[in-house]
Amino acid sequence: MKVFFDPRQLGHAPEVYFRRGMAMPHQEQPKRAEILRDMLLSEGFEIDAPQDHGVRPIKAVHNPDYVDFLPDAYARFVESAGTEALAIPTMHPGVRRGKEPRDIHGQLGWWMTDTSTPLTPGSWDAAYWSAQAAVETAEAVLSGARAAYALCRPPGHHAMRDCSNGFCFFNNACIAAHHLTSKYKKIALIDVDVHTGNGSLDILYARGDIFFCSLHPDPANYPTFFLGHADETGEGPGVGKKLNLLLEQGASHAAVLAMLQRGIAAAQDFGAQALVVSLGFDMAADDPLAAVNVYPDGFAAMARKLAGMGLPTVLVQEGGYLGPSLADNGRAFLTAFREAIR
Ligand code: SP5
Ligand code: ZN
Repeated sequence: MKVFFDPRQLGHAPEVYFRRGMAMPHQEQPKRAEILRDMLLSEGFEIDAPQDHGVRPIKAVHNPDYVDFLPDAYARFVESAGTEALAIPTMHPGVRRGKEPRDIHGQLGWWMTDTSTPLTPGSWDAAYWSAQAAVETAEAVLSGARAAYALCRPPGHHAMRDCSNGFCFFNNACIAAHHLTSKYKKIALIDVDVHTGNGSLDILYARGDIFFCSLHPDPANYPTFFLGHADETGEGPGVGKKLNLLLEQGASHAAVLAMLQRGIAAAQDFGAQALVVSLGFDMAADDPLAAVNVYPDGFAAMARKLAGMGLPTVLVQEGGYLGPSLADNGRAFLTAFREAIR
């Protein structure tokens, strides 16, 4: 199973973000990708750098003006603010009416939903190459690979069509899923990151060709809040093709697996011909953002269930933070998946 990763993805290195009224250590660190990369190499996976597919596949799922805003936003912030601090918005439009301002500080608030996705000097390159890894992985599957894994970082599933959110700039999983529609008429995107795939839900809400299912605790009392309730089932051609499966906080690994089985059954009823997995490891019991109790065996069981769908599959890395079991969880899932498709 091929793996795609570009070292430039390590360049986004936010030290802190605002939480509970203070600057707190940021969980989405480059070290996450290094840990997963080193684990993969030690397990004999081959890691290749993606080709450059340009901004076209990114603009296919994001507002092109948002994509165009990002490359020089940090430099413009530094010039205007006179500091090399993190570029974090402090004012937000609240509603999507109105106009994009010309001022960089206003633009940060226009295109960024929260303070947890700061721009640093390397953020554009990191987000761009993270997305390219997803495109390359989809390309590998389009060329006949049974499955491939994009070691994406920064992650993507919170990024909406028009804005960054929750550590995510570009929605790598949606970019991959859309890319697959050049060959497959029906795609399923299954999101096993512990957080709501709110960005994917936004991007895919009215699409009839991509089924989307996310497992997560009730957004009423778990970040990233707002989207991902059970009654959000899609609109227009997407009606009935979005499925939010709510987990109890503290759910056991058996409960999570039973819920995943429901998502898989729904994707099969939809008639999916190819699969994208938003693969977070933050369902781990000891993850710094933990909400449920999955252990390495549980990640291996998830991998066997997903591989058992028998579909061409793009695995896209999402969350999973610097807890003690990150490498073990990654190893358990990815080696089980590799084994299951041999
Ligand atoms: C891709 C992904 O997993 N994004 C996660 C975004 C979650 N942002 C909210 C973080 C709230 C942190 N609460 C932390 C408790 C730490 N002890
Ligand atoms: Zn997450």
